[in-house]
Amino acid sequence: RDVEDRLSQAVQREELSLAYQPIVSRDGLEIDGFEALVRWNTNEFGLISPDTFIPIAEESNLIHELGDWILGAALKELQHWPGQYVSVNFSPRQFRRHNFVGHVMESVQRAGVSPGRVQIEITETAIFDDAERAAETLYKLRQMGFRIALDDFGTGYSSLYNIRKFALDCLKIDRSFIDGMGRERESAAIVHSIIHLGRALGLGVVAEGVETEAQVQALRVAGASHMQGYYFSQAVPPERARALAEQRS
Ligand code: G
Ligand code: G
Ligand code: MN
Ligand code: NA
Repeated sequence: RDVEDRLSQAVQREELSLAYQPIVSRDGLEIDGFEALVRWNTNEFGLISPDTFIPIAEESNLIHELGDWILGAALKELQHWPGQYVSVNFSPRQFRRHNFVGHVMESVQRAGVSPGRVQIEITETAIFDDAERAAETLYKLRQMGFRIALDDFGTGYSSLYNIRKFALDCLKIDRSFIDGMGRERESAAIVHSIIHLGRALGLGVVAEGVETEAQVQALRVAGASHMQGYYFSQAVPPERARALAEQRS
């Protein structure tokens, strides 16, 4: 409750910021895009993780106000990069919002940005509850030129049957599988399967949470098209992201 009250003032008090984590191509030399990750810095409690406050915002109506701020800030920052896309996380409730498509399109037009430079990240949870409606929403977004990524892939109700019906551009393999790759045969097998599945369906595959050289090598051999993780870079402040975008475009 306390947190919810504070959160409702976070935008107005300018306590929110975005950090940007590079998404690199297979060779790791080029940055194709950045994932925007929200940060909330409070005077009283210090830095609060989105893992804590996003669920609180989801339970109240605050997620829409927060989400609007996040999208707006990301679209503004994007214009300082030579060509990379920005990947923005949307929670299930945002995605199911009435006229979500019109809303996102309006923001993008207002910012004067090409939809092709905007990737919409959603989780399986957001789409499998009402698959029919989700399929329609994704189809419309894709028609308008947005990129669509399925986040935390492998952890939700992955119905492979359903994946076919969705207009997607890429799958983001959940970092728990990358983490387990070197230790357990099961994780390695799952990573390989997702990469094959993605390729067979003509989708990009982003390996998340890449932390070691060994993982990079294994993922290259397996054929992951993109990687993201501390091995390459943490999420960095806007100024740093601008510099990286210039150097590695
Ligand atoms: O950077 P990391 O600790 O920051 O993020 C923790 C979790 O919060 C992740 O699951 C991530 O997807 C989520 N998250 C980070 N930024 C956003 C955001 O802008 N919107 C939403 N809906 N989730 C976010
Ligand atoms: O759920 P989502 O994939 O949006 O979450 C992104 C989260 O993963 C953020 O909290 C981000 O800080 C974190 N993250 C990014 N790279 C790494 C990594 O290499 N290792 C770990 N442990 N976390 C990472
Ligand atoms: Mn994400
Ligand atoms: Na993820």
